[in-house]
Amino acid sequence: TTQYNYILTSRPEPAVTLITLNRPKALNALCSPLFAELNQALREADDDSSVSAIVLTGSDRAFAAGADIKEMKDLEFSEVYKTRFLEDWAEMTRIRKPIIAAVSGYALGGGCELALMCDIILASPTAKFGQPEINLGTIPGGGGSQRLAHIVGKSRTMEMVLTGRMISAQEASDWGIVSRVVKEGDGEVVKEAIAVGKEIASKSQISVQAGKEVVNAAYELTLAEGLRFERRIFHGLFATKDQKEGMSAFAQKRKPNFVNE
Ligand code: CO8
Repeated sequence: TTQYNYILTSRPEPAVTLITLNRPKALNALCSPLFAELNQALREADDDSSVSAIVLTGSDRAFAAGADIKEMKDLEFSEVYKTRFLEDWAEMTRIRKPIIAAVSGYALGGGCELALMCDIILASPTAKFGQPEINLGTIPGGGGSQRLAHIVGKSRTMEMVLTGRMISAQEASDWGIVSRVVKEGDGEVVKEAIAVGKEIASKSQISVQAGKEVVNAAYELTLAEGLRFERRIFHGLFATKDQKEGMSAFAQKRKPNFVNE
């Protein structure tokens, strides 16, 4: 496996890759080389047919405290524009396999946006989400204003973006930013995220990929287009062995044996 400087990768379950952001002294601030490594590790997991789900986490203290402010502070418009500064972040939205964010501690600015680019977010009771860019004389640049508006609506997004207030795990759960808050304890949220990954790995990987694709379409298409797209993909799955296996197994009262074909 590849050696990285800013992240760690492991396989806590045969079908689950765990990627841990590992820049503890900077609370996992997302410097450019960290993001390049993250993109590479995500691509490797996506290309590895033995991997079914990816868990992304930070430390107990910080998922990620944002883009690296020290790296950004002296940049000029012409430079960031010409080099498309941080635009490669969006590459991770093209990963086909489910990415589960296990968030403990700070998920701020780009760290909050990173979690929002994942497919499922689980939070530890210590998690804190925020878009504090307004305190730095700037605004979110990694999709925070748009993705939050889709999830929590205008008023809550405006409050987060314009005041920079950090919201608690409980608020994030009440608002629908995270799917749930797990029980207290170091490492609990990672354990739970791995369990979710393992559960997903037990399904037909074709339907998992299709499920992710159609849910994501809801954020890009009109409702009419999205409904049509979902129905077409649903129809298409009748061409798979796994649909035959899944439905036959149900009728025969046995467990399905999916072959991912
Ligand atoms: N960048 C660089 N270094 C950081 C960052 C960061 N975002 N966050 C923390 N650090 C560093 C600190 O500088 C400090 O380093 P040192 O020990 O060398 O001084 C170390 O991490 C520990 O931090 P603190 O001493 O500040 O720890 P505290 O426990 O006192 O505070 C906080 C924790 C509240 C999280 C505090 O560190 C903080 O406010 N951090 C900044 C949060 C922030 O503003 N994030 C938004 C950044 S801007 C952004 O993300 C824009 C995204 C654009 C994406 C564009 C894509 C196209």
